[in-house]
Amino acid sequence: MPQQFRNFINGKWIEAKSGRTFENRNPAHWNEVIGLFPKSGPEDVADAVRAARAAFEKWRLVPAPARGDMLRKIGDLLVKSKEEIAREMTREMGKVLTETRGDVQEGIDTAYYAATEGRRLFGHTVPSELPDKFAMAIRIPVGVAGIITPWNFPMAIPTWGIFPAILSGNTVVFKPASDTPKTAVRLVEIMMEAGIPEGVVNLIFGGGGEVGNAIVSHPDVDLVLFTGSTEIGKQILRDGSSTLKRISLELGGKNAQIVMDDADLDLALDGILWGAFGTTGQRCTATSRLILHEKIYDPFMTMLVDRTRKLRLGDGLLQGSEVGPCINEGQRKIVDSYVTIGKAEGARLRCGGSIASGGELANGWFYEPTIFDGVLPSMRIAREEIFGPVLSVLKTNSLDDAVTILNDTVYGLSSSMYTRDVNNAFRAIRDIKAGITYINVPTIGAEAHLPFGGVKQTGNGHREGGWAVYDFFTEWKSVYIDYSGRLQRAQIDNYESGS
Ligand code: UN1
Repeated sequence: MPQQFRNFINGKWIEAKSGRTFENRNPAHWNEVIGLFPKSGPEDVADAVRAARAAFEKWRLVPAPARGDMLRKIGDLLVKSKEEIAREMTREMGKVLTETRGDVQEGIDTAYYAATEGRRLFGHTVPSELPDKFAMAIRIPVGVAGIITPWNFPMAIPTWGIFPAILSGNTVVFKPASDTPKTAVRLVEIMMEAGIPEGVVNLIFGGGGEVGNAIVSHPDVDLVLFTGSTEIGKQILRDGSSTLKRISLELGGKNAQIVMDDADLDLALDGILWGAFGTTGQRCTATSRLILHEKIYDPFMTMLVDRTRKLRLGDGLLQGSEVGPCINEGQRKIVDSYVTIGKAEGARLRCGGSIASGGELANGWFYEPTIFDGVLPSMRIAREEIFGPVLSVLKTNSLDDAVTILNDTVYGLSSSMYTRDVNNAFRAIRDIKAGITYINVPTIGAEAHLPFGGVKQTGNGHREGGWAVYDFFTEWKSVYIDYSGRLQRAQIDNYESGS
């Protein structure tokens, strides 16, 4: 019998009211069941929100530096459990062990950053326009935050939401992706071990349709932070607007790497292999377009195809595996359908393009790393997010043209350019429309202490990560203190003479 897991509400592990469960399986060995998780519904969400609301009234009064101390402890516990969690994460998510270690490390970084923010949370003091009067603006917590996260970063992305939320004094209802629930259990266990009080963090498993919707439409949830597809993000924005929630969306990408003719080609090659096929292309920051200067196009393509063919697919827990499986059967079908679309559009398949099912791979959702070239900006494989190991290569003849191609998308998350020319680099930084631009670095690899997010349909203007996320999780309160001992009327008494 597989292990059975539970929701976590008000400090207790409890079953979903429905009594139903869903399975979590290993994408590299589909017959391996990792555990059974509760199939929750709106009633479970309502209990979690009630617990979070009650806990908020106490938690908001805990001094922020003390909350920060708990975050530091969470970081320490994550350091201790890093290897164990990384192994478990590879089993449920599929990406290779070096990457799941990095995923846990991103959570550790986020915890330590949050710990230090407990002694900052800066406000402003400003002069008043009246004598003997003091004016300042301070940050206050907002309330109950719904945190809805994807499966591709089962530790990092939940911590990006939960840690700044609780550091700021909010309480949380956390719904992790149904493909990666086990990592969420470990994260919550660690938060409890670090002393986070009952009700401050509540965990509810289940589908977006039942649990996600219930969080978004619940009148007592003040904030929703969602990372996932643009389609669902738009729906969340619509549904959340009826209760005027504050909503932060981190959505799709169609990120590109430009390689100019003056680039270090070996460096650019390492970059594109990592950006396109790391995490099996399943990052919102993954490189799914490569824009190559015509002068280096042919030699670079030869090098790229050669190296891509040598990438070793396999179970991420096995030494030597470089690319893991797709997360599930549905995702692999989507990838395969885009390969069919690319061929029909007239792009040239240079390598990959098939389900990988030889030997050990037969029991997992593996797909060959795939490259199309001769891709035109109008083709669907150049415009739509695929979220898998498929790279579309386009040709350019100048910096301006390359940037125009790069910007020709509804998304604007990450971007990259390889060049040795500092003038090109600064012009690209100025003209590329994206939330993140890398120079001589691939499109993936954002660090936890900088703002993370995108422009256009990648989001709605908020940022995760760094100091910027604290703007989302706090409200401003303006405070005026008059110590003159008399009524002083702003805008009036200080202009009484008529001047
Ligand atoms: C994501 O792709 O959903 O920058 C997050 C990166 C990682 C985070 C990616 N630090 O690629």
